[in-house]
Amino acid sequence: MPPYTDQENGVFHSVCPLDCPDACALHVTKKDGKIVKVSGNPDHPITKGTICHKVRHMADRIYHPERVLHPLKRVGPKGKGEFQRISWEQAITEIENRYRSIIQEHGPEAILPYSYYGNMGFVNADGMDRRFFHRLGSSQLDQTICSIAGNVGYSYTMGVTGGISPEETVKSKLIIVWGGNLVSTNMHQVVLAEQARKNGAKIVVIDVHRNQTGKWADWFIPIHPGTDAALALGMMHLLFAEHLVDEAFMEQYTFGWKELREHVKEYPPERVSRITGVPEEDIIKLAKMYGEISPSFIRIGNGLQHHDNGGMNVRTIACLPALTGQWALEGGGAVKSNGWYGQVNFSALQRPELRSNKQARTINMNQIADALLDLNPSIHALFVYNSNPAVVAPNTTKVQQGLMREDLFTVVHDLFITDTAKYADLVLPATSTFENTDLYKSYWHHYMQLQEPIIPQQGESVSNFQLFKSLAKAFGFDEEAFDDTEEDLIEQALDFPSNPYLQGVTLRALKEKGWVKLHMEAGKPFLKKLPTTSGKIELYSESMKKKGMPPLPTYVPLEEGFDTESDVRKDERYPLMFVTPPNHQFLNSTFANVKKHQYLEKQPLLQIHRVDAAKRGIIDGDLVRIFNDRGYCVLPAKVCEDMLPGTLISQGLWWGGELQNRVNHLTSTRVADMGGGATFFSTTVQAEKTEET
Ligand SMILES: Nc1nc2c(c(=O)[nH]1)N[C@H]1C(S)=C(S)[C@@H](COP(=O)(O)OP(=O)(O)OC[C@H]3O[C@@H](n4cnc5c(=O)[nH]c(N)nc54)[C@H](O)[C@@H]3O)O[C@H]1N2
Ligand SMILES: Nc1nc2c(c(=O)[nH]1)N[C@H]1C(S)=C(S)[C@@H](COP(=O)(O)OP(=O)(O)OC[C@H]3O[C@@H](n4cnc5c(=O)[nH]c(N)nc54)[C@H](O)[C@@H]3O)O[C@H]1N2
Ligand code: SF4
Ligand SMILES: [Mo]
Repeated sequence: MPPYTDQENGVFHSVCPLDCPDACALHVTKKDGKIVKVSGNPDHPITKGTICHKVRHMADRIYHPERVLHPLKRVGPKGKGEFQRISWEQAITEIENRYRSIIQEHGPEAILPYSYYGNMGFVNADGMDRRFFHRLGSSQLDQTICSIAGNVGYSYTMGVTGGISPEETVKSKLIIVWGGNLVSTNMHQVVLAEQARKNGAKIVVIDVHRNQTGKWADWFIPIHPGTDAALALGMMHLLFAEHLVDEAFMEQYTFGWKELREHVKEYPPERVSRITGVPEEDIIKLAKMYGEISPSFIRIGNGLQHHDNGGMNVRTIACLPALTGQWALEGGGAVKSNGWYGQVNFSALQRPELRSNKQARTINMNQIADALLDLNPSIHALFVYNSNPAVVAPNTTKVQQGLMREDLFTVVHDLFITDTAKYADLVLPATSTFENTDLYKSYWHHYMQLQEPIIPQQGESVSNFQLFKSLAKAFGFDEEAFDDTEEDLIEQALDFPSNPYLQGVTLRALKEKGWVKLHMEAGKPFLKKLPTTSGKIELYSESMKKKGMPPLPTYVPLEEGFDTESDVRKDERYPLMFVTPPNHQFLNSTFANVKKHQYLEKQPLLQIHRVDAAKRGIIDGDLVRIFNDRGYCVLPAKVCEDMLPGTLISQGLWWGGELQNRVNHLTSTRVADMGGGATFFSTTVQAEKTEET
């Protein structure tokens, strides 16, 4: 069979590369050499042929008239986006010359790579790029923007970031979606939950606003932002008090349950109600449901961990299934992320031994705003790929100021002139996933998948893999690590005997069908193999204690915001919480520049509670200025009652367009309690009516 790229017509296997738990298997249809359709591959055991609208319209992005197809050099002021075409040779030579002089003057640490998972492929997000920057000796980036606080928190309880298999959840009788907008962000879990519902399951959604998932639930519980740990502790209080716990299970599989039983006495329903805004009778009803219905499943979302206390929120909720012995039942337990099962051999992929500067500092990506302006010694070169920090990172005002620095040499590798690329000295054209070879896992289901190129590389675009390989050659790096092909990287990544789940997952097997299921039998019995200090589920954690954190799950009020328990605002000027989760039709900031997706999403909005709107004389459609000390943004109001008073919502990371609508102007670079995670949703603001656009 000739390579897919040489076949003008046909239907080809592919994988969605986006940062989404579902990792859907795709069918890409080509006619006369062009992609004419992207649909789901019906044979995939989990994603079964359904995909979201975003990716159904992916071809609009691939063939977008504004796609960058040649290297570009800045000719206007930074931020203006004025560029002229140059050759690849010029681009590589310019990077080489600039890097060499920066290294000579300031050392390699003055160079910072900035990347995330615009493309989740191991080859293009975790491979040749890392080898290049290791060998160069640059500063390292701590990739903390997404899920780290919750993953660390979950691991304190369970030892790993792994939960039950999605397939099992059709057997669950109670499904609690906690701080996750599954209808938009994990649609195949919704399909499975619907099957469970047909078998009698009830679906409860706990969120700070009634999003699409809240509307789909049997019972929606609105809560004050950052107070979920208190709700979980209140449930534990009642489970113990009403003898709805499974003592035999806790005795065998948990550590510290008796200490927890005493500790949760501090969380009676009336106190928890004051903290969370959830009525006492609802707390009692929820605890009773959780204590009486089995098997029960909690899908822990990312929303409740983008807070000052995000790690503790997840650590606390992760304790609940153990109290009622859910982990022993099929369809019982929880999932925060299942990424751990598909761990590959990162050291073979990234080759840390190539590091020429082992002392190089590590910079938390959430603090790029501060790093660009305040760090000493300074950053003099920024290399951005797979990410759009001018839109997605906290404190946009400051990020923009940093990117404006004349002495900062910025290179952006992307498919578009993003907000970040507008500040670049050089913009380099990136291939789309359908032009690449790569390996994908899912952080929800258990299938590894292979991507092979379907269309030729468009224009002069190159993959991340190719780009960093060329740069390594230009710098004269002659280690064999820089000779590897994409397929070599995939084989090295999968050659990892210390992860028994990878048994049977080989390049050859992947080529046969496009996907291979992880060897899930390797983990059984799950509860006997937990790598916590005690080897058990840790309701009490010595390791947290050693790090100066409360060893038992505990409610810790937000740093910024107000202490709902005492009703005291930490800063009277900013009495409202501003929560800015992703929207339905974009993937973070990806697609925000594609007409089809803009049309489907309509416009950015500020959802404001009727009570808060009335206090400020705001009615539907009014422009509202939302501000704090860090900056402001302007959004049209949608007055509603989908959240508790005091919480404002704006979904989606918009860019381009007329309005000053970048929500991250308001968010802080303060980091969460665990893992240096982001605190996007612990943001306080004031809001007022405005005429300004
Ligand atoms: N359509 C679409 N899908 C996506 C993405 C996208 O941008 N668009 N992004 C992808 C990425 S990178 C990620 S990380 C995931 C994220 O997807 P999810 O895991 O669903 O997390 P979020 O959407 O960030 O937040 C989920 C919900 O948490 C709520 N929330 C905020 N604070 C709190 C709180 O204190 N308590 C509670 N209970 N709820 C709270 C938010 O209002 C939001 O409705 O989605 C992925 N999938
Ligand atoms: N206020 C607020 N801010 C948030 C969030 C939130 O909920 N609220 N969510 C946060 C979360 S969870 C995340 S994960 C981050 C995500 O932030 P990012 O990782 O920056 O994700 P995207 O906005 O999707 O930008 C990815 C970029 O990579 C480019 N790209 C895609 N494929 C490739 C490729 O193969 N090569 C190269 N070189 N480029 C490619 C895309 O065109 C796009 O411009 O945002 C965070 N920011
Ligand atoms: S974004 Fe998510 S739901 Fe949509 S196709 Fe990709 S993996 Fe599937
Ligand atoms: Mo994310």
